[in-house]
Parts: sequence; structure tokens; C-alpha cells
Amino acid sequence: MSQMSKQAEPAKHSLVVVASRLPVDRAEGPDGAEEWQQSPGGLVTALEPVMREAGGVWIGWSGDAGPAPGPFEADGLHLIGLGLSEDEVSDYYEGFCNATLWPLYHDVIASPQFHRHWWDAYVTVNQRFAQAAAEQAAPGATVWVHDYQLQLVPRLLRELRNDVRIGFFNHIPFPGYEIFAQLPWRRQVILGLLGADLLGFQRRADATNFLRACRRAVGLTTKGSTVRVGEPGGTREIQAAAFPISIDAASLTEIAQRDEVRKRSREIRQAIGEPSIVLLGVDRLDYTKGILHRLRAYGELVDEGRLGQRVVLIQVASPSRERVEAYQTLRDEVEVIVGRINGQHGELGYAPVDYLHQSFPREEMAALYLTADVMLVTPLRDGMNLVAKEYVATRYDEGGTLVLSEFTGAADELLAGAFLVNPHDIEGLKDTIVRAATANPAEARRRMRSMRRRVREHDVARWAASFLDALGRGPGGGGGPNLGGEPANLAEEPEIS
Ligand code: GDG
Repeated sequence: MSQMSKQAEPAKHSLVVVASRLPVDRAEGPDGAEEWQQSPGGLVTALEPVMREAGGVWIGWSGDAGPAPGPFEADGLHLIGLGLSEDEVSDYYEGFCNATLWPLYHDVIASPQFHRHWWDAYVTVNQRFAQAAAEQAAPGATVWVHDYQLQLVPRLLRELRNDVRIGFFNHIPFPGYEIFAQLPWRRQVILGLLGADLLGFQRRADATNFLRACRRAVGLTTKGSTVRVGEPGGTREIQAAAFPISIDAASLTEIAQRDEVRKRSREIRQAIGEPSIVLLGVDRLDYTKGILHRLRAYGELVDEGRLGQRVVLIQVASPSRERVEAYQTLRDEVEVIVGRINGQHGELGYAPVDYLHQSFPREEMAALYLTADVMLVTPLRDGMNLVAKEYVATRYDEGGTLVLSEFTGAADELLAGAFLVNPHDIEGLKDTIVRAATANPAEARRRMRSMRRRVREHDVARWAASFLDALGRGPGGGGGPNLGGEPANLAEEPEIS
């Protein structure tokens, strides 16, 4: 994506997507001029067709500190780039988003830090996003707000524009109330979210946790998946339900089937010395992903010789949030343990762990997935985990097995085919890795087929359609973009206060 032009007049749009990041990254073109390239990620793939059809606009931050890029078009998509100052990057993005909310919402794996000036920055930035959405939305438009960085936007936007339909999707877990209750601003966050008409979560358990927080933190009444809020104009009903996100499975299958990708997969195997078993981990370098637990289990298996001779674990750990302290500490810990395993068990020309602290193009990722005999996805907590689904979508050959943590959203969907594991149980993790590596080929194929069916049928387009359809159909819904999705499961249950 490189075509870029400034828009003269901001147009009004019937669909407005509000996400913390734009779906494009700033890059330098061949002639040294600035251009924007589509960032890898399922969200833009899922929403691009919908955005084009509805003439939608995407509001987000470019990822750099400095002035707002403003409105521009890239490959026919209307984008509004908002700016964050250096202080806001530090207090809002690295602070409140990534050192308060991220650890809190992931079961306090790391200690969340609570600072009042970080909260103030969170409020200010959320106001900026809400204001931009209010300016872009046509009368009666659908506005879809994404993720934990923008939880106040639904309420702030409703105060500015009561005529729009507002949906919110939380990509990460919503924690149990005992944990959520630690947040000094818990009431404001719940009230912020309740500005929406529909709140989507990855798992049913996340929606249940949210409904409980509405009762406990704000004293509201819930009935099934509905929350009632009394407002000056009367009572409003808000739905909270599960919409598990997915991937563009067809496009990954297509990439994996390309001759050059299959050839690259063979080259990778050769380059690492034709090991008897290739294990693979692919994660952002994040403490939620259970990389240390995985390395500990693998290191012991190599020590004990239980995987045989010359096995290799390829660990892609893509750089992430490198200015946040907990991420720097994690990187040091990971590199110490990788060094120890390789130092102890490596030989000239052979390392048991191939550790890559880098990002790779999609095609290279597909080649890596195709090379893996066993994929290790071992987060301590993960909203969904798209890597697990990408691995499955890539394996058109029905080869390979998946070791998957119970604490991922993906486990709810892939439980019939994956080797499920509790990553805290190192002995259990070791045994499961051995089982997955030595599975009977017919059983492994059956498992992979069942997971592939699930991922093929529940892809990201279906996810987006079902959310937007439910948003359009809800109480008072004027019918958002009609995308023919399936109804959300909004079960009848008794009232609880
Ligand atoms: C959040 C939630 C939820 C990684 N390294 C490279 C690369 N990646 C891509 C993967 C995958 C994505 O990044 C990571 O997605 P995950 O779902 O695994 O995890 P988070 O980044 O934590 O995402 C998560 C998700 O939002 C969606 O709702 O599933 O639970 O935490 O797509 O492939 N892609 C490329 N090169 C890399 O080096 N091209």
C-alpha cells in the first residue's frame, strides 16, 4: 500500500472504525519519500471489504510521537491519523495501556502499576479519539471501537453524538472481578464501556466477568447478557457477548500452497541441519505468552534426551514494547535460558534453540509454520491467540501437531484437535510435548483436520459480519451495514443485581 493523498474536506462516514493503531505503518519509499504500508494483521484484512463497501473511515494513531498525520487515503481506504505527544506515548501508551491495563487484564502475571498522571493521559487521549469519531460519523452511523486502549471512547462519543450505534470489541481477556477491582478507576472504565450498544469479548467467560463487574463496581442489574443503564433519556439496554476473533484462513492456505513457500520450508529444514523434530514458537516477546515456561520444559526434555537426538526449537520472538521495563527484563531472561540450553547441548553447526528476535514477512511465517512438526503455543493468558489459528490454516498438508495452552481463547475452539496443556505444570508440559511429537500419524491427521474445519468455517470475515450484524439488530438498532452474519448468542437468564 503506497498511494497516499491528503483529503481536502473530512467527509462523513456511515462506518467508523476506531482503533489505537492505524492499519498502516509509515515507511520510506524507494525515492526517499514517505509512504504507508499496510501493517500485517487480521483486523484490517477483515474490515477492509466492509470499509470499502460502506465507504468507511479508520481512526488511529500512527505509532510515532509527534503531530497528527491528519486525514489521508491509502489504497482507497480513508484514514485519520491522530497524534500523541512524547509524554502521551510514555504516560498513555507505555504507561496506562501497557503497564497498568495489560498486566491487570492478563491476571496480573506482571504487577500492574497505578499512577494518577497515567490515568489523566488515558482520559485525554480517549477524548481525542472520541472527538475525532464524532466528527467523522454520518447521522445514524455505526462506530466500532477496538480494545483496551480506548475503553472510555464509547461513553465520551455517546455524550457527543447520541444518534450513532456504538460497538466495542475487547481483544484481550476481561479479568475476574477480584482482579479488576484493584483498578482505582474501575467505575469510570465500566461506565466508559457502557456507552456502547454492544460489547464483544473473545470468550463467554470474559463477557461474564464484565457483567459481574457491572454489578459489583457500579451496582447495575444484568439479565442474561443484557445490562440496563438508567440515563436522562430513559433506560438503555447494552448487550455483552462473545464473538471469538479469527483469521483470514483462505489467504494463509493459499500462501502456504505457493511453490516458493514450500521450497522455502524445505530450505529452512536444511539450514537448521535436517533435525529429527522441529518445534516452533511464534510470539510477540511478551510475558503473557509463556515463553519462559516453554523454554524451561524444552530445556529439560533436551537434558533428558526424551525427544531423541538433534531436535530443534525455532523460537521467533518479535520485538514488542521495548521501552517498557517488564519487557526488557523478560528479554534478558529469555536470552539467558536460550544461551544456557545452546551452551550445554549445542555442537559446532548445531544449536537446539534457534532464537530469532526479529519480525518476518507473512510468507516466511507461513514457511516456518509448514516446517514445524510441533507448534508450541503456551500463553499463561491470551484473549484468543491468532498464531494457533494461523498454524492450523497453513497446514493444508494436514501435517504437524499443536500444543495449546488451556488459558487461550483459541483453546475453547480447538480443543478437539490440539494437545491442551497447563503451562504452569512443567512436567505436564513436557509430557504433552512428547505426546504431540510422537503422536500416531493417523491420529495427528484426524486432529489437524478437525481444527482446520473449525478455522475454515469460522474465519475473520464471519467474525466481523456477526459482530456488525448483532450491532445493527440490537435494541433501537437502525440496522448497521447488513453483512449477513450470524446472531450472537444472547441467552435469556434471570435478573441479577
Ligand atoms: C492481541 C491479543 C488476540 C507475530 N510476529 C510476527 C507476526 N506476528 C503476528 C502473528 C499474529 C499476530 O502477530 C499476533 O497475534 P496474537 O493473537 O498471537 O497475539 P497479540 O499480538 O497479543 O494480539 C490476542 C489478538 O489481539 C486479536 O484479537 O488473539 O489474544 O493479545 O497474527 O502472525 N507477523 C509477521 N511477522 C512476525 O514476525 N508477519
